[in-house]
Amino acid sequence: MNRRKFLQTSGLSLGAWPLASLLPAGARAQPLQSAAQPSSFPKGFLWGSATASYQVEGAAHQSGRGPSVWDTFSHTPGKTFNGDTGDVADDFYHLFPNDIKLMKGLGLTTCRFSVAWTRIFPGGVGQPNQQGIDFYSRLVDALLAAGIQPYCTLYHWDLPQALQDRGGWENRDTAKAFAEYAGFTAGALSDRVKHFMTMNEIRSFVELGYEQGIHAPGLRLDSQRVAQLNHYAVLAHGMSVQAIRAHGKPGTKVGIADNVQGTVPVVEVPKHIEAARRAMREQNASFLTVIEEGRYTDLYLKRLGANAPKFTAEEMQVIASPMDFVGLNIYQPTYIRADDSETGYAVIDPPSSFPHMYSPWLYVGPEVLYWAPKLVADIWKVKELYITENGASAADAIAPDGEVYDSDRVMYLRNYLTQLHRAIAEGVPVRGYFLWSLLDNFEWADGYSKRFGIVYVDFATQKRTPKLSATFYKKVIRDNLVK
Ligand code: PNW
Repeated sequence: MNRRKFLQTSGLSLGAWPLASLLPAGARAQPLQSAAQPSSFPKGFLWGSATASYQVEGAAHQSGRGPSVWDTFSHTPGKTFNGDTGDVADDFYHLFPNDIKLMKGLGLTTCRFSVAWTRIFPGGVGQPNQQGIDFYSRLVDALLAAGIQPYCTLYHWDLPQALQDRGGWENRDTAKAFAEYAGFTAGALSDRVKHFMTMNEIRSFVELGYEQGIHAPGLRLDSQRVAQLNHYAVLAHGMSVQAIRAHGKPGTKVGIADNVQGTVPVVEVPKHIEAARRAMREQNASFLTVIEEGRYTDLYLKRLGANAPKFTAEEMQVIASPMDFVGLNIYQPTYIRADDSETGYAVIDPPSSFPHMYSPWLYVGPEVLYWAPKLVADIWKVKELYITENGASAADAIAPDGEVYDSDRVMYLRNYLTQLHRAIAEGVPVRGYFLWSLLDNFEWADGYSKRFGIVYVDFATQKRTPKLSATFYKKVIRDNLVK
């Protein structure tokens, strides 16, 4: 965009541009780095929060909801911290009108939520449950009435238990069932919801749920079975993209919420940048790479050898069904250095002194919020990106004066958002940011012991107390600027 065009679209007069003429020509072409607006985000940038059905809703047995693998898993002794379950969680099912007021008060312009498959199809397939549809319909209406754009995830790990009983993601029929549910739900909501994400973090439920056994359904399968069910999961994504297009109203946009492994060049010099670029494709070979490219990388297939998944050419085409946008869930960085190996790169394991947040895996590396969207946009020519999750756990406590001073989360958010701004200023097409999360909630195997909210929840009383980070985020949104 030339300078004149920017001035017209931004509404800035030449008088408000005193330093522009002093800047070198290259810098003048980058309006976001101007002196007038040192670090503002683009006009209309969406600021939101993200949640997932099982982590917040509660009302586990209400209005015809069927059991999911997470009900079974959390009720199995020894599987979650303290035996915690999502039976009640934040009781968002009943309290959402109040929580939407909180969102509005903070100035949020968007909200990412997920639909519980078993509220719509209690047994995974069969007859839809009208009460389940009605709940999400009311939720969407309330968001829109508050001026908040709904972004809907169709699968955030709560697989119907009835389908797990038939093999879960190891059974190819589950992909078909998912596409039917996704198409049906998009058909019911797309008169008001314009953006759907098929799945949340395929890597997480495949690896944590079916390989390491620390998430539902708690299995430890060998690598051949894991690779095959991973294939059915990405196939389910592709089939559901097509189903959403077939059943959604015109203008419905489809994407994914992917926890791409965010590769970061350990030092920003050409050889490590090139290594991070290669690593982005290889480290995500059976997730975003296959979805974007329609083929597994040679190195992925070579590494698995006889354990590689069986697939057909037709399946590969379905997996790569074009999306309208890509959502990235970004937390910890993966630092990459160049080396002489076959891959051309090596992953640097975090030294024991590497700083992390309250979750031991959540290493703090703000540059990942620059590099992940930048590399994804560069490699796969993605035109519309969202950060569908970013946030941090902290050991929050209510201070004697009743406040929660989560200065660590504020530090984290400030640094990550500054790096996101850097990417946007360079033209990376990130359109919105969803903070994980508005409320403290059921953090899977960690139960209620790890808080990610910018609003503190007393789980005994359901009282909400906005933390210092909520004040910080409110100011970021109000000013459209990070300081
Ligand atoms: C994401 N890891 O999960 C999920 O989408 C959310 O449901 C979750 O609450 C949030 O991040 C915070 O954990 C992750 O071990 C779970 O690297 C585990 C990891 C990453 C993301």
